[in-house]
Amino acid sequence: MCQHRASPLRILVVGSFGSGKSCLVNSLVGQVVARDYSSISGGTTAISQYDGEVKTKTESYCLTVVDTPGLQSSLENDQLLKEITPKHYDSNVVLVCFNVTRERVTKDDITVIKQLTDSFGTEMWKKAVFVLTFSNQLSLYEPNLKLDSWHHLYNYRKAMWTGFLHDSLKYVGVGHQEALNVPANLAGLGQEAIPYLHSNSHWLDDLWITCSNRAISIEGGNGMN
Ligand SMILES: Nc1nc2c(ncn2[C@@H]2O[C@H](COP(=O)(O)OP(=O)(O)OP(=O)(O)O)[C@@H](O)[C@H]2O)c(=O)[nH]1
Ligand SMILES: [Mg+2]
Repeated sequence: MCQHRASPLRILVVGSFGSGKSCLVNSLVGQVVARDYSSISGGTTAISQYDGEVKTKTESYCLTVVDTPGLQSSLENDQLLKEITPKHYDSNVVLVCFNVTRERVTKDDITVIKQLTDSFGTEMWKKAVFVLTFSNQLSLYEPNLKLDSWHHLYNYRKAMWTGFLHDSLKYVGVGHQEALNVPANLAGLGQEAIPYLHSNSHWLDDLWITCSNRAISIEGGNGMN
């Protein structure tokens, strides 16, 4: 039974090639609907839409999640974004995925951020959430770091990537405060796709809270809808 929202929550999932978008879509929908690819020769090739239902302790509502092909070279990004933008401009939330096991953002990450901004406009960042994927693959034994608990490791990594991504937003011309307002959430498939990290935090519940807050703040009248 879908409650609390007159219309389904529309979530658009974007990000670079292999950043874990299709796996995230499956987690959001609660079943395997999108194929994930483990080899470089594969990859999602079409924009696909899936329906699901969110059930948290306090809420239950319908949602539509859109999986997209990976953004890669700037020329292909242009084509793909021309296809995505008109159809999904009115999404309630845009999840932008980054593999957080990497040590830093790359020029390609900045290209993705710039092209999303050019395509959707800076307003898009009011409804965006950075999703820091592959968190379950982080290691507690990082060289030169004295991180004595999973909790510390996740906080450290999240702060590091949030800083990188906020700087990248400012670098492509998004306003200082608008950039700082974009939240970031950890995500990562655990064993048998159970959405817990080693710290026992339930990343999917945390992400629902962020998405819900994001949608509410837009519906409050400051957004694009
Ligand atoms: N450990 C771990 N593996 C992940 C995670 N997300 C995705 N993977 C794995 O990474 C590979 C690529 O994941 P996909 O979900 O297909 O990535 P994608 O962004 O949809 O890829 P494209 O459609 O090619 O752009 C698959 O083998 C997944 O099983 C994650 O959070 N943690
Ligand atoms: Mg995919």
